[in-house]
Amino acid sequence: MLAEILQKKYNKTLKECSNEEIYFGLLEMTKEMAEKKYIKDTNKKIYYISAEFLIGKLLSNNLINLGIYDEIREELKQSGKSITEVENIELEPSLGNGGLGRLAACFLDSIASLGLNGDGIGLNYHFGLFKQVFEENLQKETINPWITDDSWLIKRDKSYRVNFKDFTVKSKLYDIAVTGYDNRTNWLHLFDIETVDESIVKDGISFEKSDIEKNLTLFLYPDDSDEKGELLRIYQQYFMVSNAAQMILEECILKGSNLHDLYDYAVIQINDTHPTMVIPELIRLLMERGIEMDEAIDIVSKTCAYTNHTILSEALEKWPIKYLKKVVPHLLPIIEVLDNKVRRKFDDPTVAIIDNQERVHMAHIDIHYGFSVNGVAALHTDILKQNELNNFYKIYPEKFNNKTNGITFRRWLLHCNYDLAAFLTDLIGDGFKKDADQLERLLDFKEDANVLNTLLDIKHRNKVALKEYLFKNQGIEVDENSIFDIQIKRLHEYKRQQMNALYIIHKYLEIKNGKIPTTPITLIFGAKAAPAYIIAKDIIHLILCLQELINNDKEVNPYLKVVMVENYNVTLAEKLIPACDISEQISLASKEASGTGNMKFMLNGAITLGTMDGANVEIAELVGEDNIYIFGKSSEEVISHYENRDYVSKDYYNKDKEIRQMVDFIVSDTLMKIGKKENLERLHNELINKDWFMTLLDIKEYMQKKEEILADYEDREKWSKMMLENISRAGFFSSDRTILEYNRDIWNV
Ligand code: GLS
Repeated sequence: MLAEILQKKYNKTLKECSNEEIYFGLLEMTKEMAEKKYIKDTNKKIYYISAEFLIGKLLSNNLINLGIYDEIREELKQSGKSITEVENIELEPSLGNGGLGRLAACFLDSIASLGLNGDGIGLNYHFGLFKQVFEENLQKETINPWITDDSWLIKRDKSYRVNFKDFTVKSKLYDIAVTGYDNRTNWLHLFDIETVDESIVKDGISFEKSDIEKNLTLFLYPDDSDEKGELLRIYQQYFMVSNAAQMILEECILKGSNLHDLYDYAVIQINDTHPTMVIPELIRLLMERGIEMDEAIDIVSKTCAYTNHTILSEALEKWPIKYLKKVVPHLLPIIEVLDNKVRRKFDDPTVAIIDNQERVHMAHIDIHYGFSVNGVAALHTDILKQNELNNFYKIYPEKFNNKTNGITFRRWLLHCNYDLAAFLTDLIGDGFKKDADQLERLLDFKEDANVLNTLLDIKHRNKVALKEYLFKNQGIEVDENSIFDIQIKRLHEYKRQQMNALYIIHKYLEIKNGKIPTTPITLIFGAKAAPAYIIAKDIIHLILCLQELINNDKEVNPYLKVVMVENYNVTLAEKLIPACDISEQISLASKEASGTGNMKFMLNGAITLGTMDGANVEIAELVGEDNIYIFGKSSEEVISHYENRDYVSKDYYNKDKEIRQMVDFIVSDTLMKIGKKENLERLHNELINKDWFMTLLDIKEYMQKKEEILADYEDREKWSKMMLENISRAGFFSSDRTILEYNRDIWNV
């Protein structure tokens, strides 16, 4: 099949073609096949609006979903080519930041795979989030270009006018096909404007923030630490939702809606607060089309649903009215009416939309004027109901519901762990590919030594594959016979990479004093820090300094290694996760809404070392306490510390010698010789005098649990049984399950 296409396109045989030519041949073929699977559907449609869609590379995923991956892989192999190398040609777009964006991508895959009518709507950021490079053990940001003439983007002949206060822009639409697994094709709609000028970006990721027509879709989450930056974000958000709203109304009218019945034709899922302005914008557009305001509000309220992804208050957007006035003054009268209605009904300033500092609480708009509010894991939803959003829960108990996150098994098992998927298929058939709960059949092999050994073998091969990949792509050397202990996620103090780093210091000092680990340990990190988040960048600096110190110390490096991969992204995750032994999920309880990496690791046979936070709680329930390593204070205890303001990190530092030793090592001569005084001192000071996310509260228990899990690794039989148990119970975390629940409880399409 492929050979013919290449013959036609390049007049060459498959053997004669370069990997690049093969990639473009496959791209053309796959795009065509995917487009053919689009069916015009006049039923009610899901519109998933999101600032982020962290889609990752698409080639293999599309081949798998089209059912031709094995065939193509074999065809390439016959001609001495490798699909992995062809895949290397593809550039990974960084249209997302972390879990929230990756979740949106998994959801689109599941929506299409379940045959549901549903599209994503977002923005076509030319340079994505940013590309991370390390210089002098510091993170530097640079552009991450991904758009080429020939890519997955399909340019459409569709455009809308979006009015800002001082000017109007004309959008243009690009689509990416989202082909379901053995099912229909839906679309990811990415809006852009013609006038964007990539050449204005200088010096890493700096650019003139006030020239909106040139910069609107350059970056995801441009720096908003000043007024111009905040304004740019409002421009982006309004641009996204105005296009979305216009498109939705147009499509619904075409399907026969008279707009009074909009909710019979469309349901809009608002992914976090970034798309919230779709609510006033839709109300405005309905009024423009002759519908009375009260009815317009009612229609929109029956069409929109909101997902909350965080309890961190700094992540809940509040836009100053004075900024909204500068960008979208036409939305303000509507927002004011929405606020007035709330104030008339509820005598409680905490649920108002506009606060006494003249800021608009975006989440409050979503809760009052959407019909559903969901959290993303059981614990998270409970915390929303009982704490963070309790005042809203008391008003609208019926709106609140939980939808525990999930991941698509097509990418996070079939694609990233080909050997494991093949082995599982041999054992239990391929039913699990569409019905993930069937993974439980693996439990029949719990005592089967051959099966258990094969699981260990596959893990080992994946570790070898990772070793080769890291060496080839990043010049990093790792020992496949060491324990791979991995923490990959955005860098944030609440995720507590700093706690893991302190453990490394402890281990380093132990080895220096002659206490040698039974099996060598490789601690692997991958994380981007938000460019303006200073402490997060200091933590990266600490990890990179430890990497330099430890990996160059001949006394220590046979037993301990630290690796921080550069520019952690979906592609790297796909290599790291199948090779992982220990999955680090060590956030401060109550702070990680769900986590989804935790699910990916479990599915691929890693054992979780974690706190009772986010979806870890559900993992623990599913696998039982013998198959997971849990430590740390509970969310109740943590919340009570915040309420009583009684956590004082310095007390922990003062009263424990071991803690003092680890923390002070950050500013020791040994480390200061490698690192930067300013960064290390700032972090040291932060840990002792602030430690807002309570690293020192849990560190001793963490060290203890880590010793326990490391010791248990030595018992290979026990370990392989835990692996089997984890894989078997992972079915619940298929995003197909999550999407079926969204559809059952919220969307009803
Ligand atoms: C996040 C949460 O931090 C994660 O815990 C969660 O898994 C993810 C998807 O629901 O959403 N919220 C956020 O702002 N970024 C995230 O990754």
